[in-house]
Amino acid sequence: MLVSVVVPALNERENIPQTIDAIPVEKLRSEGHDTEIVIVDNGSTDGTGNLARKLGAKVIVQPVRGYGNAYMAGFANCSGEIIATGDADRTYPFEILPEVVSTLENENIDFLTTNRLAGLRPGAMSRSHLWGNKGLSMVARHLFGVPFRDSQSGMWVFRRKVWSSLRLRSGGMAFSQEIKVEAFRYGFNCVEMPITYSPRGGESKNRTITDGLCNLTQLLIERMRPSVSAERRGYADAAAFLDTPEAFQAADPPSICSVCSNQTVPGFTY
Ligand SMILES: Nc1nc2c(ncn2[C@@H]2O[C@H](COP(=O)(O)OP(=O)(O)OP(=O)(O)O)[C@@H](O)[C@H]2O)c(=O)[nH]1
Ligand SMILES: [Mg+2]
Repeated sequence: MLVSVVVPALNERENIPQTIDAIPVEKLRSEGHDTEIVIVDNGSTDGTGNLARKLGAKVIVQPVRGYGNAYMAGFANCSGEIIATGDADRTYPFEILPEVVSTLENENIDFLTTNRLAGLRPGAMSRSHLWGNKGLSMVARHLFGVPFRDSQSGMWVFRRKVWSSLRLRSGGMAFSQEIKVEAFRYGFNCVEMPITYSPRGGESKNRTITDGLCNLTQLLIERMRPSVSAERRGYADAAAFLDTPEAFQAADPPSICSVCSNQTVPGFTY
């Protein structure tokens, strides 16, 4: 089975070599999986994309900034039946992928997310970030009944049908909680597993207060509207939905977050 490892990157030149190196391509191959490494260059100005290409990755350029925009472009342009994610900043333990992929396959899991709070290494997360994460995770649990302790974790491993069935709208950091909540609301078999989380290399792009407010707003708005993803459940063509760049363009108009002004866009170029 082909595993696509999709990694969003905004000015991560100094981290890209180690990020690509950490993806256990050989181990996955020995377990019968081919790996496609997809770096989504999100308008970097430091040559991140070119360096990733030189190092053998497939590079998708998403010129419109935003974590969610980067992922949407990456997912629409990757081919794996299984999709794995993580940041380009050396924080996530990509070495666990072979084990996680077999757990997904053997236990019939559709969407596996990870809990960093269970394995924080010293200095990996500031106090404000930690409490922000805990607070947002608690709100998500209360509003949607999701079982996740870490709604902001950026490492997920899931079957392609999860992505192609959901209708996700967040162009910014809220994409992380939205994909988890919508996968759960859709009825996919979701689990969370503990991981270690290490201090980031290079500069953080995160704006704790703006992103925190933006995420809270997104949760409240999402709660007020019926799950578009869940409504789609049962449609015969759901599996094909949004799975191609063309389908993206034909989809609903983009939404603009009133807090961070991040737009949800179909954008992707190679
Ligand atoms: N914040 C942010 N990150 C982006 C964007 N586009 C791509 N990214 C990448 O998305 C990943 C997550 O961003 P980070 O800055 O690491 O955010 P974080 O993980 O919440 O915060 P840290 O704990 O500081 O790592 C990184 O690999 C970024 O390079 C963007 O527009 N904003
Ligand atoms: Mg990070």
